[in-house]
Amino acid sequence: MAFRREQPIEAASEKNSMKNFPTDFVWGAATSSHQIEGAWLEGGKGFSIWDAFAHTPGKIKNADTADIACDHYHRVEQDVKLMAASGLRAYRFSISWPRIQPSGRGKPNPQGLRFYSDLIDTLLAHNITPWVTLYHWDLPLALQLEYDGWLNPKLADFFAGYAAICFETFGDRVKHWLTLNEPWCCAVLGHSIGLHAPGRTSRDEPYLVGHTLLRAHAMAVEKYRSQFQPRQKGLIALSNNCDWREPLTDSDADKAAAQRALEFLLGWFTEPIFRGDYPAVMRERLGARLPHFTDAEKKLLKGSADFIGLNHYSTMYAAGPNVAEAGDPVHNHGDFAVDMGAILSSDPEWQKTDMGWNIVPWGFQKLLQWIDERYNSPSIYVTENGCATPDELKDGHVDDSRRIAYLDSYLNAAHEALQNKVNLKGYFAWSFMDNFEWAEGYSKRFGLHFVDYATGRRVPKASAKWYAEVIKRNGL
Ligand code: GBH
Repeated sequence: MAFRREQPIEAASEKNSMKNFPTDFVWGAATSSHQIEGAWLEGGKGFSIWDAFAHTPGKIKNADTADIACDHYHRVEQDVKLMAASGLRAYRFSISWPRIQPSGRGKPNPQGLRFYSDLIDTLLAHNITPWVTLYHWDLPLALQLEYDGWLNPKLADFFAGYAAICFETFGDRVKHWLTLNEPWCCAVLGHSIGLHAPGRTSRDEPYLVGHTLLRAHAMAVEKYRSQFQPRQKGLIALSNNCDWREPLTDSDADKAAAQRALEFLLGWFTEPIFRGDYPAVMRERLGARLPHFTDAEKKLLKGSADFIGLNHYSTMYAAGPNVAEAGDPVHNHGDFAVDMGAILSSDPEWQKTDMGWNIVPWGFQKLLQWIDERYNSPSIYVTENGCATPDELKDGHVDDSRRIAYLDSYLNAAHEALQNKVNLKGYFAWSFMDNFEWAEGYSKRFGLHFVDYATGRRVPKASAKWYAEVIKRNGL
């Protein structure tokens, strides 16, 4: 009797400790062209604004450049084998626009087309589904020099032309497209803070750039929907970055500040796509500084995403500006903070990654639920999540237990959101391997695989093995 009673109890507790994900859940990892490829002067590639930026003294830590990066361009076969060995079902990479069109417009460069075509074939041969980002920040330099880059409305036409070449050439095999990666970063890091290429610091430019990026996205999607999707039958969206903003206190001012901060982050690039125009609070605060969409553009934008692509890393507190404090503190946080009207801060209790970003898994769950509520339970794919840790290669091993703890806690948060009926359909770890971390150069390591930059050697970290198990079990 006792034996019989114990059995189901054990079975039940085992079941509870296992956290399953939906059977068709997409497990992947992500990279981007400029961060891994290298071969900056090969294969007929043109210069990108990141080539120029990295070669500008003072812009990148240790004066690093991505001229060689992970040398992925020459190591594709080996890299895809490593992906297969770590059980990845999907791989998100980006296409370098200046490899396809060296000056950003005109006839495609056959060597560039061949490079990505071969990569896609190699992935498919290993049963790995390609997820392709068209623009992960490496704008053809010619478009910056001759047209002022994304400040020029014409860039949207050029982008749609480039996108059509990609749909035409790769769309028979690629069924998951992301037009833009993190337009917020292009606008704010590239044109307000100046931390990223093209390195500008302006009060108004972020909104002009954001406007062109949104129009570019909509025009590329229109091309896909009208000329390719009917026969290629793929899905298209964009990836937006959004960290969670938690009200610092229960005050109405702080609650409103947190909402505003989310509107100036995710809402900026999501409201136009889900509802046809900018968030009301952005219009209220920016007035004529925020450009207007024509009715035709609104129509093109509305519904121009088949799912939500979300890049999530961290959480901050948000507080309403308190002018009663010394001076006007919000003005110490730059023009963009003034526009947003929120002061961001961290809890001293929170642990931080090597980037100094807070590790707050519950913020991830809250964000997923916020998106679910606000946009009517859309399909969500997390197209990036991960952390930098100070990894070292010792006796052929990299013990990145802090990365495992981060990924485990964020996936647990994702699982909680799934229990609450959030329509989360996939997850891509950032990143497949260590790479050129923009302004931080090679000083920050985000990879599941360690890259020894002196030799180009890749070593699966402990986290790669752990992630392979998660994928195999389809859960935690
Ligand atoms: C991504 O951007 C990029 O797509 C990728 O290329 C890059 O390598 C990767 O992240 C790692 O940096 O303290 O809450 O303000 C990330 C965008 C914007 C995410 C700033 C973290 C700061 C956290 N990031 N945000 S917070």
